[in-house]
Amino acid sequence: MAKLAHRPSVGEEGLVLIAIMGPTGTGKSSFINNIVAIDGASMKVGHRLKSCTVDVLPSPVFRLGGRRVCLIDTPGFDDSSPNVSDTDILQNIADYLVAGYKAGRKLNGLIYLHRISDNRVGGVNAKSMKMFRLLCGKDALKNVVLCTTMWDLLPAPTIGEEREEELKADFWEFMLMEGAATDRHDGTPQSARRIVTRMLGLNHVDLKIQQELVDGNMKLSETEAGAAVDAELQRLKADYERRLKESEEAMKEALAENDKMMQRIIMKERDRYESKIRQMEQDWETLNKERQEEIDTLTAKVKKLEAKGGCIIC
Ligand SMILES: Nc1nc2c(ncn2[C@@H]2O[C@H](COP(=O)(O)OP(=O)(O)O)[C@@H](O)[C@H]2O)c(=O)[nH]1
Ligand SMILES: [Mg+2]
Repeated sequence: MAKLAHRPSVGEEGLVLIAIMGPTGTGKSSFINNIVAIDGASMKVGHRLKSCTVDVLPSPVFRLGGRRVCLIDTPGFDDSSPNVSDTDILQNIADYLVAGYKAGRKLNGLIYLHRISDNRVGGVNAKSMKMFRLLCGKDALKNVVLCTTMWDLLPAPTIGEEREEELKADFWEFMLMEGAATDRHDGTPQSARRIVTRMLGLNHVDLKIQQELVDGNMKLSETEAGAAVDAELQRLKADYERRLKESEEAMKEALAENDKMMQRIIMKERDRYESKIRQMEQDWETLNKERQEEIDTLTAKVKKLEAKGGCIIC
């Protein structure tokens, strides 16, 4: 277990807020349930922030090591629902972080979960780590714990140890150099409590995306994380536009040959490409939209609920 490169603050009594991030299926909700269930709270983690499928979900506030703690469950960037894009996920996380920042409610730390049972770090894992890095920014990495899960699914622990070394030498190298810590979660409540306990002394931290959106007054597309999503969006859009163009040629041929079956197949494909392009155009608008109103509403909600002594956003 690598050490956290920070100095615990003494006598700090406020609520400790820790965000749990990582791809879907890495055990984020289970990690939180491990703790809130023990604390006598309901197994159902948190309360809805928005009635959609990419919710940010704060847990009920619980006590640990003499502190009041709230863990924030976040959606993974791979949420494979066809109607949920990376833009939607980024926007929901960003809105939540901005509302918290504006309400003076800052994070103390972030736990990034990674399944050690995954035999390679490609696609979704790589994208998720990149988004996490861009959201956090360099300075917040001292408050990050990169935590592996699902050790019990490995045929032998040595396999996990080798993978962990690879992660440290490659994908995690930059984050570790900047002060991120590592840990292993064995799936038990004791393990989850131990990992959170070691973070209780962390001071508040500003994430890069909070500084960009609030202090820098940027649009989501102008932030580093938003720009990465935008670049991917433009790449995919160009790809679908190329396919659409190619299908025009194929359609000409099918018409010339009076091939009805082929015409139907091509029409169906064209509908799919057009629908994808429309979705991407909507995503682009989302990334470039002013969110002032939505964020002000959320911020007011945070403040009102806190005044009542409830959890951050319920
Ligand atoms: N084998 C194993 N399964 C786990 C562990 N933690 C969570 N799971 C299971 O992995 C699946 C995904 O977990 P979940 O907490 O929903 O992940 P999330 O999508 O990141 O919130 C669920 O079926 C859990 O029961 C673990 O430590 N070991
Ligand atoms: Mg979950």
